[in-house]
Amino acid sequence: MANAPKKNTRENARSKKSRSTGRQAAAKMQVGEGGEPHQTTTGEVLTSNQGVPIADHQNTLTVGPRGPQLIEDSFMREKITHFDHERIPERAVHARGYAAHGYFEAYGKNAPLTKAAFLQPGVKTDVFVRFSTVAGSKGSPDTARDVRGFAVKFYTTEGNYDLVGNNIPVFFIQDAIKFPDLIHSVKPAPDRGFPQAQSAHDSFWDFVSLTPESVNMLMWVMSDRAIPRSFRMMDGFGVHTFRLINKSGKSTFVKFHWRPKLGAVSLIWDEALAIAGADPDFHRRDLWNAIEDGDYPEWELSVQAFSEEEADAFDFDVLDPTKLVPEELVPLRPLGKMVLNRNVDNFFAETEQVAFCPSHVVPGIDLSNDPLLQGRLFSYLDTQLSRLGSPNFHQIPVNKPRCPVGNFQRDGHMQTGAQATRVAYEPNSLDDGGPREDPKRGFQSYPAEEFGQKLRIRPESFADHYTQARQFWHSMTEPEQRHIIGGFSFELGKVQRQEIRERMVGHLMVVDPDLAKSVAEKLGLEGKIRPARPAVEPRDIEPSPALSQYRAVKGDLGGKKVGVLVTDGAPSRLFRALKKAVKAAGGQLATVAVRPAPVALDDGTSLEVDHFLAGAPSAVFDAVVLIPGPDEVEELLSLSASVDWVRDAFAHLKVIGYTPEIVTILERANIERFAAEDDGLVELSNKAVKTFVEEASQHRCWDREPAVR
Ligand code: HDD
Repeated sequence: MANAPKKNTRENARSKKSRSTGRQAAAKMQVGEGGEPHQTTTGEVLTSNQGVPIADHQNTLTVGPRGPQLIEDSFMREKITHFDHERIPERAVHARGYAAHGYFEAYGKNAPLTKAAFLQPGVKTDVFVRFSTVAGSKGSPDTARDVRGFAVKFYTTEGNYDLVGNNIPVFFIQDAIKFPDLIHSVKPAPDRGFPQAQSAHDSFWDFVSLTPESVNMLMWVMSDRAIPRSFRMMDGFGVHTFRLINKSGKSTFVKFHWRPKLGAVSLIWDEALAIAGADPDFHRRDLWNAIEDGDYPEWELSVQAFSEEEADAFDFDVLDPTKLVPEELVPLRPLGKMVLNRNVDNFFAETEQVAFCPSHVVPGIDLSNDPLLQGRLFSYLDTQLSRLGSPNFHQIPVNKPRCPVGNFQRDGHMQTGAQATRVAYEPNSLDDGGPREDPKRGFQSYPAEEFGQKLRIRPESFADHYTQARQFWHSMTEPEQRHIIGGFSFELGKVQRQEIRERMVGHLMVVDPDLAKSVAEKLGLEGKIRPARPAVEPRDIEPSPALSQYRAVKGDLGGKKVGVLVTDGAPSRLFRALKKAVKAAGGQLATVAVRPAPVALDDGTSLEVDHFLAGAPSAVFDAVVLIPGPDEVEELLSLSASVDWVRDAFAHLKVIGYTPEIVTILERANIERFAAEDDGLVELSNKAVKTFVEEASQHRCWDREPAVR
């Protein structure tokens, strides 16, 4: 919680740890070679950046006690100057992000597809992963409706490989030349400087409704995928078609997929909005806490692999980044697993300064002619130069390859390598120890045959913008379809220009008339919509069940958090039974009390609580339980926060466990009337704990939704 009291046990555990390492931890100011923390100061004396011991860190040098300050005070000037230059430009997109270290371990089963060293059997490679939102600035809330970045840096033995993907497998545009327009449309308007971190406004919908190639992506962005429950519960995709190259030089086209071990699940939109206020750091806190707890998040990396001939036979173009390859057409082939097991030591040094570039590929992996990818190959290197200020950004520890680097590039801003060679060119005969090219080990571009006229033209094979959008819609479960309708209605409802709303719903008419009708109804546009005129008439193709998040739910509480509202006199046996059952199902129990002070359970045990009620609305938990002591119900009833707690949990489709004593609170929240038929309202006894956990393991009570909205 933004305002969580000091009882947040995991964060306290971290601060205790820091305290126990005392000054050592305080002196941990930089990240050293290979990302390992090291200290810039070995002694205990406070020094200037030149290492000069400082005698007085509280007062500037003045003439007499009340006189003017002296420019001679180099300590003061050094400190203030450094402070003045602390900020670097935030990323033009994906400014808000959070990262962690870990490793990737290759299974090797599909290794024959590639000669990439890090994908050979059993090879373990360090990784650094940064998750992000796209539109918001650095300080924006984590739970905004947005695409999530999923960028992985593999520190392989043959150089760094960056897989710079998203949590959605398709993209808004087909050609990188449109990227600045797309981003300018979604970012705050240049005249007024808002809206921040959202797409629910005129300029975004103006642009995308005039850009039909965005329609497939819009279906994804209006779906639950754009409001993930956690970074740990989110898929990742390389989006473009890439190539794997094997030892004999054979190329196979691939699409990269990351699958989280915890399963991919999302928030409910109203809940995401509430969390944005209650805990804008919801996703980063979740990742950081999980890693601190040793509950390391894990993903499996797979590819869909297909030959160029197979690609030619698909009824879409694999070079078009607004299209995906359905898994029913090409199944996933696992390559290995990734585990994140270390939080950063310094957010700026690592998370801010990490520089990903899709052009960073290693032998065994190669690019395709996807025009969006081709443009990205230019953009990222360019942006790092302005963001990090130097062509030596690869020397920043988090960006530094963990294998030998040797070439004749020299100098530049912030050069840290003092290369002790006479020559900075090759061929040379003066310096026989210099690095030389190696045609065997070296990166070889796949010799694809290319020919044709120079043209500025979109391939005709990119022209069908609606078939896969329609397939996506028909592949969703009913709740997911409801959420997509809700997403479009909310966003377009915020658009002020009627013609933009109508134009957009016109595209939805082509995707699916029922979808368009439902959105039009919610916007009061019935009878006003003219369908868009597609360049290519969409086809009806088989749904792809694999596109649905909720067709198969994992069915446990892995990584989830159950909030328990307790007071003095709360039933101790029930509390312990709950704690045990939630833990056994992989979840975590967090206690909430009216005040941030211990409560006495009915057996006299004193229970430290994790949160206080006003600071921990039910939105931040996956399921909730109310087990107050019988004598405290009256007090709870008098607090709107406790009535809201249960009312919001119900509206956010959460499972609610309760003891019979609190029926009056359910009545006040106007939900008691649902108790008979709603499986997600579980009256608790020690026996019913199992039922509660089973229900909560389904993630949310979708059947309740029509009654709620
Ligand atoms: Fe991008 C950052 C993912 C298209 C230009 N992009 C950035 C990041 C991710 C992506 C995850 C954050 C990296 C980090 O954590 O530091 N971008 C994508 C995906 C795309 C995509 C999956 C389409 C498939 N991007 C794209 C295009 C362009 C850019 C077409 C420009 C032509 N992206 C950038 C950038 C950023 C960036 C401006 C901002 C900060 C950075 O690069 O390092 O260059």
